[in-house]
Amino acid sequence: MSAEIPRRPPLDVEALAADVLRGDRAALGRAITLVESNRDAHWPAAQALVAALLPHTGKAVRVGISGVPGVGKSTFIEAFGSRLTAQGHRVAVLAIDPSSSVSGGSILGDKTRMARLARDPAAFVRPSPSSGSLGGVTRKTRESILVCEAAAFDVILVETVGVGQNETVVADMVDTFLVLMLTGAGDELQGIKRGIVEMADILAVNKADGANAQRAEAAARSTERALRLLPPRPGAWRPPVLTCSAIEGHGLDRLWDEVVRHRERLEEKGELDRLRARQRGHWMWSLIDHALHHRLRTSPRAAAVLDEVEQSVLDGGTPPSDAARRVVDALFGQE
Ligand SMILES: Nc1nc2c(ncn2[C@@H]2O[C@H](COP(=O)(O)OP(=O)(O)OP(=O)(O)O)[C@@H](O)[C@H]2O)c(=O)[nH]1
Ligand SMILES: [Mg+2]
Repeated sequence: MSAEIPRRPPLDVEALAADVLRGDRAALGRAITLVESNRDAHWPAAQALVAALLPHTGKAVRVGISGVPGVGKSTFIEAFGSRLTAQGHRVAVLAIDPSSSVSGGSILGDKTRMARLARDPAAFVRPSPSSGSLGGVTRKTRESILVCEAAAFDVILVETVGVGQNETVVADMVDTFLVLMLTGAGDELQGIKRGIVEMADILAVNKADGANAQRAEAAARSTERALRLLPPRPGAWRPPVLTCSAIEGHGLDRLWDEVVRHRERLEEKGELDRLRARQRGHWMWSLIDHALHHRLRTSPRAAAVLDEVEQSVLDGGTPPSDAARRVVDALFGQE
């Protein structure tokens, strides 16, 4: 039976890297699949690919787009991205959806919601189902950003649902972090989570259309006033609060102007280099974490100790801390 399954040829990382650099879309898709892979066997090839592409990265404008479910992120990206490609930009969209492993995902929904952009030859849309682990999401998205940059996309939009901690993780991978919000029944804001405003470089009240338009404007003004009380962001940047309608398309040009202005501010003050340096540091640590976990999963000695102690921890016989220490000691050969 197994003889009928065609065997894949061994992966040629150099050829794949060259195809990505040429802007070959199929290669780009395969490259992202490789760097997103959870299989340990793919890890060396994924790392080699990223290393080969790294010298060709770093020039894109990286924008994170966050907000509670339903705020309009996907609709916004469809409209915003289409505008940018019409202006000659090449736009890559990466979506992180940590809820998809639970809910079955809005991945399909996103494909239809970004249908126009997905068909646009100057755009690349990649909804990424989450691996379930936050560390995994970080590492893979960071590397997917680099792959897209190497394929000469000059704007990278990363959509992330504002639940859990993933927006902190995304904020750390992008240069400009955009938070979308909604108005409630009055002019108060909905969809604002504690802590997220402090991370935002640009805020926008979405769905500022129809009966909602005036309320959205009032909410934006009062939010901007409240933000003046916070210390300025790096580069003495004061986050502007705008209004927009992803459906009607207004406010999107101003938003892009602010993204560009923010980028210029970061460059002027040398902040971009500092930001990227910090990001490389975090990237290294996430790779160290990953490599240690890989070692742990593949160490026969650690596996033997795990076999021995795990059930006993579940039964309440061995304290978890003792078991953990023994497993780690076994990994480093001290047992
Ligand atoms: N009136 C109005 N509706 C909007 C606007 N933007 C999005 N919507 C609607 O809001 C709903 C949710 O939009 P999505 O783009 O899926 O929102 P999302 O933030 O990506 O949602 P998740 O991916 O589930 O977190 C859809 O029914 C959209 O049509 C807008 O600017 N105005
Ligand atoms: Mg969405």
